Amino acid sequence: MMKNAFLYLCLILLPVSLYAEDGSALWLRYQKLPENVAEQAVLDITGLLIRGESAVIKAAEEELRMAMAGLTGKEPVAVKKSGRGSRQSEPPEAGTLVIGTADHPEIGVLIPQKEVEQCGEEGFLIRRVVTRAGPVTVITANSDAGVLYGVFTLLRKIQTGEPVSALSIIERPAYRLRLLNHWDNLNGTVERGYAGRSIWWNREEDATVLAAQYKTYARANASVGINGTVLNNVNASPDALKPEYLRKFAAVADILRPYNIRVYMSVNFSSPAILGGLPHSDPLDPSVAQWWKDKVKEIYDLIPDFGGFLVKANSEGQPGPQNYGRTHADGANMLAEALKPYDGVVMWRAFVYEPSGEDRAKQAYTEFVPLDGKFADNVIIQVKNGPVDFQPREPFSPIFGAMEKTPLMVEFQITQEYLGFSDHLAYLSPMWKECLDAITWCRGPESTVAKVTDGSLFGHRLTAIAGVANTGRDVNWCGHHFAQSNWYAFGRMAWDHQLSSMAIGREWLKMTFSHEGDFIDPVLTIMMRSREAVVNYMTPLGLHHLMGWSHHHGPEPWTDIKNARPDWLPRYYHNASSTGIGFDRSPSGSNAVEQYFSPLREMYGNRQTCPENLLLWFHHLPWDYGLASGKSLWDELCYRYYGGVEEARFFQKQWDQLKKFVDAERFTHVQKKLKVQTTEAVWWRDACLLYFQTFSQREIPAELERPVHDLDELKKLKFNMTHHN
Ligand code: BDP
Repeated sequence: MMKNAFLYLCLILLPVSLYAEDGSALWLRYQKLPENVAEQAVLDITGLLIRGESAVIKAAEEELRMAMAGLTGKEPVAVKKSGRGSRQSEPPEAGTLVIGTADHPEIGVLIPQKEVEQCGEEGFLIRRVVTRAGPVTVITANSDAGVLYGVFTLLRKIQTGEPVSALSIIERPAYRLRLLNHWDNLNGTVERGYAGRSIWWNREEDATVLAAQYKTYARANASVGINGTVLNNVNASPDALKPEYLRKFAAVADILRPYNIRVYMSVNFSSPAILGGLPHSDPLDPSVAQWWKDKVKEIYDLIPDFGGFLVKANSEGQPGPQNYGRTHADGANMLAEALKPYDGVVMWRAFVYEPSGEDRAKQAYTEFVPLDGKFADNVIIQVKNGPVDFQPREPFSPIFGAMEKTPLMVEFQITQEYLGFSDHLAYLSPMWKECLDAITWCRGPESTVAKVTDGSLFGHRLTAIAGVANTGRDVNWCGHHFAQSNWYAFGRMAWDHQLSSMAIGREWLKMTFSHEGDFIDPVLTIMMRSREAVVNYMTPLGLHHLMGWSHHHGPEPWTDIKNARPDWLPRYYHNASSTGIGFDRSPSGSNAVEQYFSPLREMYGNRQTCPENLLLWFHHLPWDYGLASGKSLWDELCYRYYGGVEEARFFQKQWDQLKKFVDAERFTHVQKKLKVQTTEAVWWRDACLLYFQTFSQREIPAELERPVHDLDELKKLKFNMTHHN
């Protein structure tokens, strides 16, 4: 007995940071705030007044109580009755947090409903109001969802130590649909997933265990404003539309609904033939259209708020309308008509290419831009950020800005298919910002990709953004603790694309790890430099696709596989030869630059004005070509590859010094990953440089260390996928 009491005492006296943490709580850990942070936030909320009964409002209340209890160490704040007595016009007691939609009278007396109109469908208002009774804090919105997002925002501000005593903010999301795309197969594998098997499919655990996990998923998404999720792979199995799978979609939808998350589905265009037994799936055949209408009705009977379909058609072997001589618009519109009565949407992907084409970077534009104006109004075209395929650096896709009459959405990849899987620390927010902030010049210097897609430039009402998820069954959800920051950053940016990567990273670090400035500053430095480091040790100066052609992990710039599709050959992309390296997309080459608006077209097309970080994307240049630094192209390549490795080493060293700020479990986990990252950075550097050297016939500058590998050995190295799935 005595012994137990002693143990108990020891446990409660242990500082929080020494407890083992496994990352399963993501950024919603709600650990007790350090005193100085709590003081700064000025937490004088003593009572709660909740108006509304919906499941969403209940979820908001539950979150608030749990978070406040954790953050302040006090019992959850009491729910108070309105005002003194029951008169609705009486203000609530000082220190009350009032929550509810703007149409409730108690809220109306505090905040004029008119003002809340600015919040739009899902935005919110948070304000400190001083009444006769004293100060109160109000979170209100036009919808329950807005209230939920307001609650999560207030909690984030408290979690990160922002003063909340004088808050007055109105926020509304930049995009209407903010989605995750899961590339999860019904058999439980995840295409390009590096955090274990699918959280959705082929699970054997008990329903309550799954429900608890899905609730954490839902809370995490709601906390950053994500309001939709596609549960199955874009390379879609027709089976997803079978009743037994529809029931699973419905079960997940029920769990996500209180967090304002709608469920969507990827569909296989040939489903009417494969599943329905029709002779074909021609979109212009009325019986095919009817099959889809019936299917859609079946779905909505089970999931009344089902979001819609995501479609990958006529790409990488997937079927599509072109199989029947029809266009993307014919296919998309047929599905859109079936979804229209229910307010469902079609997200039709523009990721298409023909292996035989002279330049894969041109194809999406060539196929889609002529169809501008031909799509139904509940169709949105989902375009990858770059013209090729989620490389560490690409220019933005030239489709952005070129289809004024059609809503376009950006698709980013959160899972690190081409950036070292879950083994490398790569904070992707700067990469996404680079795309969103890029000026398309379609309507002058204001026309950024962000404005083309958020509806503000062309006045589209249907706006959306998607991120390919990096979640799996791993305890920490994403494989690498720092990969969680990419899920977080995607959501934050989808809500507000003006946020800086630094600000997002700082928030995430405070919530996920520590408030200590001596921890945050060096780690934020690592995060902010990490993507560029990856670019440098993998594909500097605009190079791309130097990786192994099937797994996409290690370097294989020499790959020249017999029988492989020509577009999968790294050699096709880098074109290294004794005369130089790079893909000529200037007017003397494939002329892909022509797809951009002036002055980008001219700027990219001219090797003198092309930004150095995209030089070999647009130009094939001799090894001795002189760069701004005064170095030759070959020397610059060497310095970039070596610089990338130095960065990885620097990250390792920095992290090693931060042990005292992080719990042992996560510290060691990240430490091991950083070691792998450095090893693989060296592997990339040596493989690429030694291979290119066989063409350049030039020496690696003497002041750089010697490669540690031998090219023939590297060619034999086989990447082992087993630890990833
Ligand atoms: C590529 C992936 C492939 C996906 C494809 C897509 O390698 O697995 O199916 O993108 O986006 O990057 O459809």
